[in-house]
Amino acid sequence: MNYPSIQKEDPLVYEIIKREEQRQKEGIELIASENYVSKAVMEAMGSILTNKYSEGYPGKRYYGGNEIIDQAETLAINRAKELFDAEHVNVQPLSGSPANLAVYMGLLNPGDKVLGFSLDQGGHLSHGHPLNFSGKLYTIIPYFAEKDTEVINMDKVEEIALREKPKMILAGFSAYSRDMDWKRFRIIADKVGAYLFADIAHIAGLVAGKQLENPVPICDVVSTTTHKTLRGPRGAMIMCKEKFASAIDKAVFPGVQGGPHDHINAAKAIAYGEALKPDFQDYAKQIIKNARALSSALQVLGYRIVSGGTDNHLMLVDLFGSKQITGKEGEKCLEQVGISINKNMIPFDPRKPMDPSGIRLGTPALTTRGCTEADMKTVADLMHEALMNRTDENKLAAIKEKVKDFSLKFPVPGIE
Ligand code: DSN
Repeated sequence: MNYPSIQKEDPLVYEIIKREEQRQKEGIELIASENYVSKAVMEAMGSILTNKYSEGYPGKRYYGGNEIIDQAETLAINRAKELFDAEHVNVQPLSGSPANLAVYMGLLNPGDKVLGFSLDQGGHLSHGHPLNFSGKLYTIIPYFAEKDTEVINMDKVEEIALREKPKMILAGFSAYSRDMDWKRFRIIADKVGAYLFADIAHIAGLVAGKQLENPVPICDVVSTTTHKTLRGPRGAMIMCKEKFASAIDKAVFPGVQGGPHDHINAAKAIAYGEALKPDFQDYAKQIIKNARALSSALQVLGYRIVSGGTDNHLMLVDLFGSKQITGKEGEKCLEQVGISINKNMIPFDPRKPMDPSGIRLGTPALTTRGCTEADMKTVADLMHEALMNRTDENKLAAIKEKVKDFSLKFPVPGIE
């Protein structure tokens, strides 16, 4: 995209955008939560819809002049309903944590008990971390993966639920590579009379693309961000059964937020429209194929993949266990050659969060650029070469050139 007005009015910002454009174009993006949106989604985000205030919901606003904004929000809602088979959708949450805050506020009272997947095992901050609102305001009972398999044992989840009788069970993750057993979560929630809340931020695109089971008809409430595998603008939404619609809507506004971001909601409508097209299913299928290919290629090179592989778009690599390289060292070394990943705790990690044993990798962004399984082997080889030569500045500079040559073969949407 060209930005002639920014170039003219604010050369400093223009320069920053152009440099970031170059970084995105010339680098390999493996951060599991990142992706590249379409030009259409980007245009909506930069549109005049940003000029409007619209507190309230379509047809019931606190400001005049919303008759056209109502159409954009309603379009986003209807497309999301179709995509996820949802009874009710609120597209206003500004991002994942505010969406989750609204779900807690809508269904619970402060102090209520919530069962959530522990952050150091693959859960999310908003699933009960002590420094997050969730851990501060609610009584969080964590569940864990098994030490030997590194997979969640649903019998153990049931045992904890029967013992603790939580008011809500939260199923979801930001660093877990295995399928969630939504139906078993439902059975457990019903046994103890708990709400079942799924956070599908990471896998929403794989659900929309019909490659993973859709938890929306199974759960009471489901939240998701819109910018990860779903490939929409930075934001979130909440889907729920009709009987929770009023509680959720009130919790979003006026509970947590003021005015919605109407330009982002229009971009959400566009992204959902894109996800309803048949080729989105091919994209989602390819993400999983690529993740499996990357995981296998790394295993061949001697890297231990947590739980032995992946069912979705991401994997955790036990870098310290496999190669005695810490997650922080790995992240820094790969960054130096233009490969973006993030350090990550692995289940039962003996190391600390700022320098853990693992790194997390994901394939959505590379899949959007058109990479397939054979390219994953090249990516694994480049990563390995960099990690094995991490103290050799000359070799790292040469690998960076190889990363650039590889990356330039795959265009980034929106970057000419
Ligand atoms: N920051 C996101 C991730 O990387 O998984 C979760 O919010």
